[in-house]
Amino acid sequence: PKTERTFIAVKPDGVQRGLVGDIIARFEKRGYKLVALKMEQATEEHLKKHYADLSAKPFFAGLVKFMSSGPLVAMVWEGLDVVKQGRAMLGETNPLNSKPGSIRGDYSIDMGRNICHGSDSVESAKKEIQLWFKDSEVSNYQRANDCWVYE
Ligand code: YYY
Ligand code: MG
Repeated sequence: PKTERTFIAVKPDGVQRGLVGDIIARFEKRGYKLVALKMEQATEEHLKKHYADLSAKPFFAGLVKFMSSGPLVAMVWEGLDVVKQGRAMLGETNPLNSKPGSIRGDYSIDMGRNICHGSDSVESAKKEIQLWFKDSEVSNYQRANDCWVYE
């Protein structure tokens, strides 16, 4: 279970607003392990695959356009229950429903500018990690302080 992984991205609005460091720090401080990271301006084609499940939604075209409008920061985080916990750390899809203390609840207001992405299940995390990263871009390493994070 400690090796569960999730795909987290700082969206172009989060990059523009200088929130990359804060978002990384929240996952680091919680105790999760960073195993992959890159900055990339994704193509619309790539984002259509990433958001394939939403292709019938009225906001799909705008979402894909926005997500490709500037560089984003794509990451893989690893640890116990990280998919569900990562979603909790992000907050709700609509920032207005997100509690203060969550990333979206602290830094955003509008649904179409909600700063960050996180996989919604272990299964979609696997798909998303494969879509965004080559196997060789994801690091397997032992963290020296794991015995102070996990009993
Ligand atoms: O997983 P999450 O990002 O919280 O929400 P999704 O339902 O997967 O939608 C992806 C993305 O689309 C969301 O972060 C904002 C945008 N969006 C929107 O602009 N309007 C909606 N009614 C729903 C979602
Ligand atoms: Mg989603």
